[in-house]
Amino acid sequence: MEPITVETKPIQGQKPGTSGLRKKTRVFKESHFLENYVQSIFDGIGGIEGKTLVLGGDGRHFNDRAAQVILRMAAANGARRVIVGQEALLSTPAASHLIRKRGTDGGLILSASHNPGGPDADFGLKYNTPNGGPAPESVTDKIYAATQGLTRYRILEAQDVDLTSPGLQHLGDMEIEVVDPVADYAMLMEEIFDFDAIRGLLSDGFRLRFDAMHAVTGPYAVEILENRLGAASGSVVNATPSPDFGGGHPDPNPIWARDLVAAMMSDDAPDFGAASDGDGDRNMIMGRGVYVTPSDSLALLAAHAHLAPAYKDGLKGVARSMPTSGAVDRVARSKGIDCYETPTGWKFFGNLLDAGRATLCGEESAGTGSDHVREKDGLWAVLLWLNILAATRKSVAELLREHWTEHGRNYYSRHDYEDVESDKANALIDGLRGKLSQLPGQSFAGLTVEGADEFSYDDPVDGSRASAQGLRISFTGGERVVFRLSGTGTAGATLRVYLEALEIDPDKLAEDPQEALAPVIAAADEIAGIRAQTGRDAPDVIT
Ligand code: G16
Repeated sequence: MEPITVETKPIQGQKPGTSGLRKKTRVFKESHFLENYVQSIFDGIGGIEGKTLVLGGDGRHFNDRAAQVILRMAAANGARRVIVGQEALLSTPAASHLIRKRGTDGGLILSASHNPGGPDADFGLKYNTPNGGPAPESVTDKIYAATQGLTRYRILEAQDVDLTSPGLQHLGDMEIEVVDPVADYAMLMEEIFDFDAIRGLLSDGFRLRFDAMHAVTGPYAVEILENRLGAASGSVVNATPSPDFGGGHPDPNPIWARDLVAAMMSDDAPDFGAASDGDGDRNMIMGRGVYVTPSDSLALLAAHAHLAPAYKDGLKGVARSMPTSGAVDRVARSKGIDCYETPTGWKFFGNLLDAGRATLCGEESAGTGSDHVREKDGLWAVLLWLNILAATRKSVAELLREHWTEHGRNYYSRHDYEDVESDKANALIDGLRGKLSQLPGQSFAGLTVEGADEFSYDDPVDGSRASAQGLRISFTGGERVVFRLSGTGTAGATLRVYLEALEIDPDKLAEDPQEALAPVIAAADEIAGIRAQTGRDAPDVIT
């Protein structure tokens, strides 16, 4: 088993996006593509000699093969140990927890998150730093620079490592520790939440449905919700991870989790419904007959988090990504705690969590989490909801209604135009950027523009600046529209249009957000000329 050095050349297109490198699976399978990127991660973080890493992924097609390549490359690059999830599986939050708990030098996570999986679908790889969080731009910039000057990679010539059962083994001089992917994570959840109270709720006839969408959260949800908390057997559906997510799209939103929506809107709906994504970091929350937007969920969780043991002393602060609605801001104001507004990307929360400035963070893209790990965490959000429901014994609909009455309601929706030709999408954003300064004072679809700018973020902890993070336009009635291009797509460009309107009069609360948002939707199209510039009549996905 000798390490060999393979000569290679830089491969274009290896720039990490919002969350690591995401590409078509077939691109990752191209000659040297994966190896080049892995070597660039190792080089970009200053080498891995003597270091310990965590490795695991969401189980999508190519997860197992890529894990074997990474293990051989880690051994050839002198790593001391790799802690790997059994069958190379680890949910993203579980990987973050393992990195922190075992004090490792970071970890590699194989996932394209909510993107579909399979030979013709998507694959991804990201590096998380020793704090357990996605690498910040200062690190991904170094990784990208390494991809551009790469001339060789190192790999061991060896057979596959057996990852089928927990235990310690060797690959060359490197130790490989295969661990149960669920055990440590489940223990952490027991420390954070009042499992007795949730057990009590469930034993009183409260019914739940958790849709694991054929993805990695299945085994975690079965163990925690059914085995440890006593939810009825079968409460977790689509619980067996499959390499192509059962042919579905493991994205927990009303479009892709439509089976859950149908179940929750039926006459015999359970009391609580939830879904998670490919790698287990996103969540979707529903009550009987009601869908909770991620922005509302964040606000409501912030308002009631003190009901869970880990947050009983209150929150140090909260943070949300810029396109996320301002609902949580008003909760923070009423509690007298700080609220931070960051660019899209969980990596931007890391410094705030490390510095103890924020306890809870969340994003409109179905991500919520806390300082227990450095990733968003789907099952954690489900458990916090269950803890709150157990402590208050109110329904999801009651809690929402009370929340809106007390804090006002931010109607919210995101319209996605997918696979738009990159040139057209860039031209739309460039055109809009060029006219931002002339917008204030002008009216569109009956709304008058109050302010318009391009969002930049100055990290209050390390002083770093992230610019060009989305175009935002606010109106005098409290409405807002944000335009940005996704950083997680693998084909063409995805234009995201984030729409928001505020109603603080409890007597005027409307039922249908799309109706309440109609003027903002019309103004957004008038300002950006979406139809004219993209040739699209309607968004592909509305969440
Ligand atoms: C990733 C990031 C999130 C981000 C989301 C969407 O989530 O971690 O912070 O909100 O992508 O990003 P974009 O709008 O650029 O597509 P995930 O769950 O895909 O890893």
